[in-house]
Amino acid sequence: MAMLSFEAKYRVRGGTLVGGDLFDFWVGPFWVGFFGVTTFFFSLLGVGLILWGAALGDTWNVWRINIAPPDLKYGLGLAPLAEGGLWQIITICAIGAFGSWAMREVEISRKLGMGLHVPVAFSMAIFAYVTLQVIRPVLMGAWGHAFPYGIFSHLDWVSNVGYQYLHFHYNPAHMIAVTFFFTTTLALSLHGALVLSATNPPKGEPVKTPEHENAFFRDTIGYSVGTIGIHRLGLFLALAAVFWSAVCIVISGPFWTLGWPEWWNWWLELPIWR
Ligand code: UQ2
Repeated sequence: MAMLSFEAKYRVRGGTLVGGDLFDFWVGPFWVGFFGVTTFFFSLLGVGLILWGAALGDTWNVWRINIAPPDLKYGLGLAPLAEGGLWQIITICAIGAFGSWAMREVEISRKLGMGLHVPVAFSMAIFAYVTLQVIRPVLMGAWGHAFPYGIFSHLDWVSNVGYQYLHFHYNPAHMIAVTFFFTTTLALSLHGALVLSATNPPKGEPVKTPEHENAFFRDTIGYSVGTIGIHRLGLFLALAAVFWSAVCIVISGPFWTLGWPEWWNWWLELPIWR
């Protein structure tokens, strides 16, 4: 794949934000760049610390390995390595690696003369992670409010935090996020099915064009959003899902400490019922 004939046309110099020409080269199919180096550094260090943290634990069962954040008593301070300190450095490495990767995407987009939609979209995922591991714990005053690194343990964290608010599905921002996730799957199923239908005509017939795709949706629901439009819609739906996910967790604790079902009492308390 790395030696496609048109690749020479796109393997161009420039576009870097840091390092100038110094890291502007490829290793096999991969462009390096300054942020490729920092991504590699943070990833390697982070994975090494995860292995260290796992070794300090009492199991090598991949489902049960757990590297927990510091106890609440440490507040927003530093903790000893074996008591959450490793978790703190691992979190720094994760943010360093994710941020480096986003910047690497920016440099590659510039190199190719593209828009910045890819790094902007990826940044929304980073924003969700930072909301869970940094913004919310800082607002609540302790790193212990962040989630632990482990497969079962992070699932337990999600379940426990959900039950802390009695019934998380009553969280209005959670409702909006879930609705966007579901709508994303609906849009992608409509889009994937439409494209596969158009590109797989009966044997002997030519592949269909967007004209046919438009006609299909105009005939079935009276409206076609268009070939560019469906991708803009899909990007919006996906980013909105992640954004409202971040909102729904950051308001839980810092801005609402009761059960989420109780939030809806504003409806019962409207003066119009008197
Ligand atoms: C479309 C179109 C595509 C598509 C799809 C549609 C030719 C290849 C899926 C139809 C999508 C619509 C009408 C929007 C649905 C709205 C929501 C919120 C799910 O028109 O253009 O391009 O893939």
